[in-house]
Amino acid sequence: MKTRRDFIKITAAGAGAAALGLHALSWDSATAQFIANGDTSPVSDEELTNYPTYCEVCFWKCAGFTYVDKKGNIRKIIGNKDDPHSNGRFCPRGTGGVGMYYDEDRLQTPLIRETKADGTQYFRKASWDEALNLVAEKMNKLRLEHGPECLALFSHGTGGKHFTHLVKAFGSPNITAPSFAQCRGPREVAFTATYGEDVMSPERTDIRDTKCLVLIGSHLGENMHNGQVQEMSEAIDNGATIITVDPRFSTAASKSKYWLPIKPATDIALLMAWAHVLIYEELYDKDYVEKYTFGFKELKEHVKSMTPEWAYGITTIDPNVIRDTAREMAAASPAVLVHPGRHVTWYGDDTQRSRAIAILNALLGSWGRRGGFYNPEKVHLPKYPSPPYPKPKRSWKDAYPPGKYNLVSEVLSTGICDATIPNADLDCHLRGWIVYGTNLMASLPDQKKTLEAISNLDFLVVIDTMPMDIVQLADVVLPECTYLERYDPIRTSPHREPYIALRMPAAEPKHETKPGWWIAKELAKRLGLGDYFNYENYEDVLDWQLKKVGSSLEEMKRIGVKKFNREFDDLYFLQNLEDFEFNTNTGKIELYSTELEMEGFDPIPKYTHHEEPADGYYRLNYGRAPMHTFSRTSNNHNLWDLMKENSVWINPKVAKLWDIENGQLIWLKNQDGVVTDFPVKARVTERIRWDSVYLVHGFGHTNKKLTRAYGHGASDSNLVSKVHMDPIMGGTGMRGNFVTFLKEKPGKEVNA
Ligand SMILES: Nc1nc2c(c(=O)[nH]1)N[C@H]1C(S)=C(S)[C@@H](COP(=O)(O)OP(=O)(O)OC[C@H]3O[C@@H](n4cnc5c(=O)[nH]c(N)nc54)[C@H](O)[C@@H]3O)O[C@H]1N2
Ligand SMILES: Nc1nc2c(c(=O)[nH]1)N[C@H]1C(S)=C(S)[C@@H](COP(=O)(O)OP(=O)(O)OC[C@H]3O[C@@H](n4cnc5c(=O)[nH]c(N)nc54)[C@H](O)[C@@H]3O)O[C@H]1N2
Ligand code: SF4
Ligand SMILES: [Mo]
Repeated sequence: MKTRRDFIKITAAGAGAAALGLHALSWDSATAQFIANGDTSPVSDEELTNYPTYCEVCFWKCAGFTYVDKKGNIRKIIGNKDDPHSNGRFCPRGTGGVGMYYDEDRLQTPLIRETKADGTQYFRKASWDEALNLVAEKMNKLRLEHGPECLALFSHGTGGKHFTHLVKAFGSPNITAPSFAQCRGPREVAFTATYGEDVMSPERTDIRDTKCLVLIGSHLGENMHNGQVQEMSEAIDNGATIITVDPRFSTAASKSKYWLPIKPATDIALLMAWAHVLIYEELYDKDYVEKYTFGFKELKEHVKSMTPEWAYGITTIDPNVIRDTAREMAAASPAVLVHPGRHVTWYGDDTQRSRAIAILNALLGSWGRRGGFYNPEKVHLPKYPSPPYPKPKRSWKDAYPPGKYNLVSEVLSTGICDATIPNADLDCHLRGWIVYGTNLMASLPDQKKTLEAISNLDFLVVIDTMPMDIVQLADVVLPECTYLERYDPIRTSPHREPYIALRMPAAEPKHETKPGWWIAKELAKRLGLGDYFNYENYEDVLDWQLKKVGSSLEEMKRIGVKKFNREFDDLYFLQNLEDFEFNTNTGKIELYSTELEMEGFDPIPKYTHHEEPADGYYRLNYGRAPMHTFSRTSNNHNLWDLMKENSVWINPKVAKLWDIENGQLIWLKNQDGVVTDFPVKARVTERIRWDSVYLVHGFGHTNKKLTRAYGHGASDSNLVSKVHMDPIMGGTGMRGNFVTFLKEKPGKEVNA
């Protein structure tokens, strides 16, 4: 039976705001402003105490120090110069992270959904005890009546690890994040099929030492993943050639020797034509290809007719430019890097596009070479003692016919939705969701489907810091404190050398918020799983783990970041190794993928034609702005000051056709009739092709509780109603949506 679960919007400031405990809403703006900025009186560094942390404003996890004054006010965050993720410098978002702590719109207390006699729903403030008891009661009931496998966890961000541990102990394997099927999934599957290893995060790209960096989309500079952006500017200073393939003149394009304004959705044709030039002009790394690769003969035959002239008709890129750029790459080989990208779920054939990128790198001999891809290492911290996890009897995958998505290495978020929506033919058994640190309404495509899945749940628990869209749909809201107020697991991300970094609190949790580790532990206690959280305080866990690797909490509190020696130094680059075996079926780099062939997919990528916009429609393209992260920073006062709303980029030719002026407010309507909630400013610019428009992701919030972000800009997530599924790994291609312009606010019927 479907559960009615209204979006709870606070319309009347009085009752609703009081019920939510959001007293900030009734403050006069002057007070709110003062609180938002904390104490800003001048203070010298000598008067401040610093505490190590790593940033949570995005997932690059730069390490730094939080500075606190004598009154306990957080004053600033500065990068730790010993950290290879930040090299002592934070990006604007990381620096502005203090705004997450001071945000007066933060969730303050646990909340429980209630329904009034007249049917209206609202959130009631609850104590932690009451809220945790209720969640445990719901989880226990689900376990008893349907089995623990009927629970799913969506989790993005470091604190999610506490809930991953809880849900595994509970007995469910259904743990997912939008950073796979909506982000880097196709890349990981493609690189694993080719090299037997994935790209990882931070990416194992040796941008610092490259002589030629090729960006397929990858808008570094707007995508502010810190280490990569720093290395790219270092490479530019050292004279590296940058080649950017993008239908939009991105910041990276502006730093490039070549900008290839490709027709969207045609990249595979360009990549295969490059392979053609490298092979038929004999520019590829012959020794490397012979020694390390499998399937060269088949590849050579496959790309025979994929000439630059052939690709020109598809991509609109001049054949001479295709040849010249291929030669540039070859001249730099092996210190050349065709960047694998990160957000690669574009058109549904994304694993094949990523395969084409992996193949090009192999032809150029860049995998395992200086200036190409290095082999990273990480510190393996021992797991704090706890009982073994129970073995689940079923999983989300049972919702699909046997054999589907065999190559998938992580749980698909959209697969969880499929396993939640009843279907007579399939085993759709999920009934409860815990959502940690991911705003599913903004990050999953096809909002209708997400809402349908949610309406079929027995319960939805959301753990967040802000009143985001997904919070409005929860039955129980558990407010976490921000990363500046808590301990979290040690950062052990892979890098050139293995490093660890500590996150510790710089202030007490504000309001009634609690750290994730405490919330998970308290839930475990109520579920009879206390043995899995056998410690009083998370500091005990950290100190135990750190001592096992020759450090201690005390040491890490002083230094924040610690470097270790590599275990396999000879593996850093490949050329040091004679008989290296890759973890593929053939033990070689597979230009021809035996694994894909066995699963019934093309062993070498083919170009496939994608649907084009109808007359009067334009492809919706989206991406990042340097001062915001997804939807999570749009209410942060520091970053809001830098960018309050997005705009829609429109080519001047198109603007003229529509008689749209720069700065004019318009609405966007997509091919399924979905219209943006708010008008968005037109940005008329040559920097975008005439067949596409562009929006920065993360704006157009409809929740009035986000007092700054509400009503600013347009949401690309609303407009991504159509999904092109990657048949190989279930990634959700999201760039096959088309929009047209409305110059007047549409009537209600359009939005229905
Ligand atoms: N400031 C900031 N930085 C971030 C993030 C953030 O939220 N804010 N998020 C981080 C995360 S999780 C990720 S995954 C990355 C995402 O960042 P990237 O991995 O760089 O994302 P892309 O989708 O490759 O890049 C978007 C670019 O692709 C171009 N594009 C669109 N269609 C096509 C096409 O058909 N062909 C080609 N060649 N290009 C096309 C767009 O015009 C745009 O410039 O950013 C990370 N860095
Ligand atoms: N339309 C569209 N969809 C996209 C993308 C896009 O560009 N366009 N990008 C895709 C990509 S690349 C990715 S990686 C995903 C990212 O998707 P998400 O990870 O869902 O990113 P956000 O939308 O920022 O959601 C983060 C949520 O975490 C909350 N949060 C922040 N800090 C904390 C904390 O310390 N604790 C807790 N408990 N919660 C916290 C925020 O308030 C917010 O609700 O989205 C994907 N989906
Ligand atoms: S890149 Fe910026 S936002 Fe991301 S972790 Fe580093 S400082 Fe924080
Ligand atoms: Mo991402």
